[in-house]
Amino acid sequence: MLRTKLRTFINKRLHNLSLTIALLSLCGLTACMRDRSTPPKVAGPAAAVATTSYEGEGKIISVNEKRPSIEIDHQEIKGLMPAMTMEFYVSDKSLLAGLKAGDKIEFTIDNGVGGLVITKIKKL
Ligand SMILES: [Cu+2]
Repeated sequence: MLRTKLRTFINKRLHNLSLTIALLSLCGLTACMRDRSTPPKVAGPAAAVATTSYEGEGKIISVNEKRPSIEIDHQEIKGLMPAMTMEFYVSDKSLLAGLKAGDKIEFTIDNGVGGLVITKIKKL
């Protein structure tokens, strides 16, 4: 009983932590990508950090075009995280076009220098 509570607590903490990291990295990214015509050249230590892509599936809880981000009740993303409800940034707000709460989707998420970012969404 206590153990379950503790585990839930730790899971929530981890979840918040990863969101915070994603938020922080996005701020950094936005700052250096303001001029989209000249994407930043990745050099030095950052070049050594490879981007890994993962496939996920889930149900949309909410869509935020301003951020732009999407909150998903997702299934296990193999190699990345267990099933949970969380918010992900999307690489471009056009990915959110025509999507609404309740829609079932398939998505691709990149884990790279900028943290976790969804780069593809397909409605199921
Ligand atoms: Cu998650």
